[in-house]
Amino acid sequence: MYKTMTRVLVSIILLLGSAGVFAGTDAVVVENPWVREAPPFSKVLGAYLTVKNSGEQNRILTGASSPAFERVEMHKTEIRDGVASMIRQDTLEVPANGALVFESGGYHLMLIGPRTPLKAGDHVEMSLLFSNGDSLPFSAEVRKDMDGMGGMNMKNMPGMGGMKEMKMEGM
Ligand SMILES: [Cu+2]
Repeated sequence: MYKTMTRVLVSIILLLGSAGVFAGTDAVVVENPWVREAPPFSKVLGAYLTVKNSGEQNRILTGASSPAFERVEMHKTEIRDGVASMIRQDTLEVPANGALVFESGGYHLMLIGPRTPLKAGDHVEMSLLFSNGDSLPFSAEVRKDMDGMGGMNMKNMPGMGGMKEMKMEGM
């Protein structure tokens, strides 16, 4: 437990040290961010949002972070032959005059290793990180699942086999 806490703190310090201040022109904004409520002892939660870019330049997302979680990854859910798997994305493009949508069954932010249990109504502070060093902070509300995807259990997803470093158990 203490070891885990130390690792979390080190990660946060590293993130703070490397993240630039969002220098924006507010050309890039986050809309309707939310976190899907999960059972109290869940080690991973999904976050969904729309990233809108009203600027003339494509922006490259390189990741996200949250002080409430050990780490955050960008994932894409793909369903092939009826089998869902999640594939980690190192970068994602937010097109100029366009948007990147994180939604159930598609791209999502995978929140890994919550520091405290979260329930509907709680707020989670997060930041998106961009390739130019900008970070874009936002707050996402935890909500109950409103669509049919809530029954998907990550442990039953064969695709998780490619993400052994996630340590789903015993964190
Ligand atoms: Cu995922």
